[in-house]
Amino acid sequence: MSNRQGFPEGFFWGGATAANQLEGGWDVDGRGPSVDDHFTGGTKDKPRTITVDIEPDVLYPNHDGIDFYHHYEEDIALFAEMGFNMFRMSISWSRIFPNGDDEQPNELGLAFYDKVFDCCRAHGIEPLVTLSHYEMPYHLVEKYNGWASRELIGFFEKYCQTVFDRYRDKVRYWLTFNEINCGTMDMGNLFETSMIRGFSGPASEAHSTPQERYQALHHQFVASARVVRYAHENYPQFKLGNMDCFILSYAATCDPKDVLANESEMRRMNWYCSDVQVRGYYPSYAKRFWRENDISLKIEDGDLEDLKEGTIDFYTFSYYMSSIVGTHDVKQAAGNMTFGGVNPYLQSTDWGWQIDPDGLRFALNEIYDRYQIPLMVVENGMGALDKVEEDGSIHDTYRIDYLKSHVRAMREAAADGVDLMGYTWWGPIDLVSAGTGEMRKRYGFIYVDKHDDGTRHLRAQPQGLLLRLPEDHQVEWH
Ligand code: BGP
Repeated sequence: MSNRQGFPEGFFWGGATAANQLEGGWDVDGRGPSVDDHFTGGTKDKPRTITVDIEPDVLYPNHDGIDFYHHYEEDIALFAEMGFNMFRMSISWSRIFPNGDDEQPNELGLAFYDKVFDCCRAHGIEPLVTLSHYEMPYHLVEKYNGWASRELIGFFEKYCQTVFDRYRDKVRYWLTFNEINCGTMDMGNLFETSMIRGFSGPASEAHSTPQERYQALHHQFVASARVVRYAHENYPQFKLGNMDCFILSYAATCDPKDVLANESEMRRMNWYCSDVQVRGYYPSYAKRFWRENDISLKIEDGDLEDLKEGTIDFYTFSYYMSSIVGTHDVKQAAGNMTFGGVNPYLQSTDWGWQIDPDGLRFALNEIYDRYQIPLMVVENGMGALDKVEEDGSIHDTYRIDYLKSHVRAMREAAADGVDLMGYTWWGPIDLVSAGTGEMRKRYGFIYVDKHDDGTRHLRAQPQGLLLRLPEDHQVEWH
């Protein structure tokens, strides 16, 4: 997987993961429970459930993820074998500060990531680290209702400063919040802002008001800007990025009303957060949006200065699908965190996500035209039902096609003039799905023998180590 024509020298190729979906070891070496440890498994049709207490007979798929905690060496070696020169991963906040508001960090947690980063470096792999990927210590949910509380800003700053100081010589590329713009959506209060204090029940019933969501986002913008400023002031070698879930939408028809409806959806979904994080101030359309949605932000003295002083260095995003928006009858499609309209020109994955490689080229051009800073695609991939053949192989030609078509789209965008730094495929090794908690929704180039009922092939070691079945279905990057 070397750099090919059309991509610059030094282009990053690799895979992306998140601690809560990968690591396991949820209660070892001083780690505190994270919000995701309270999510049960679900399916495409049945939402995950949240429980306030960890119930003894219930399966919580994130508890052991795919046990990267005990297997990181072999996993990273497999990434190196595939030619990765970048590995996107996140730090589990509750491994470093088990409660989130602790005085002192947990040394065993810090030591774990030392080992992971050293292992990456030994393989010539650059880590790209997300500071908060859809998780926080559950104690912060219970005590402060997540990002609803302004106090989270200070806790987040302390956590980030701790890991910046510790890994100053091991990590250069950092992202503050994963898919921060999902905080604009009703479901975002579950994954992104964790405002679910005391909530038990199906994820689809964990609602929040626009006022709550946008206030929480304001806290996150300030927190992100402050840690970016801290990094810039102390570690000039660091590069800090945002991370947006880019849900490209098209106007359903050429009816100007559809075009306006789509513009407004694109602003809310895709531009609102990055306009703040890239430019350092709220966009001109924000005031009207707040007014029409009964949002009245509490902005404290110094917040707006913080936003200005903490703008990011590069823009990153996930890209899986596109949708359509219109004022006429539009049939709803499935998607990650959102439900847009069905586009009759596109095919969908097993989970109903509409596959649109041309949309990636379009998105890259739109984003770059708007911001003119380097871009990175830090998530893209295809969740599918993979069939393991008798000889252990998997013929995932659909995934290879998906990958090829999106790489081609990126090459076109680079030729269009977009400054593209890299690409990390989502889930290079099978992991727990964020949306559904399933294992059978697989993204991996590497197969992991773990299943939704919790079964897995065990070796004869204690602690139930997972038997991995790496496949030789490597993807050719051309
Ligand atoms: C993104 C999240 C990831 C990841 C991915 C795929 O929205 O940032 O954490 O999970 O979607 O989604 P899923 O796991 O639901 O298939």
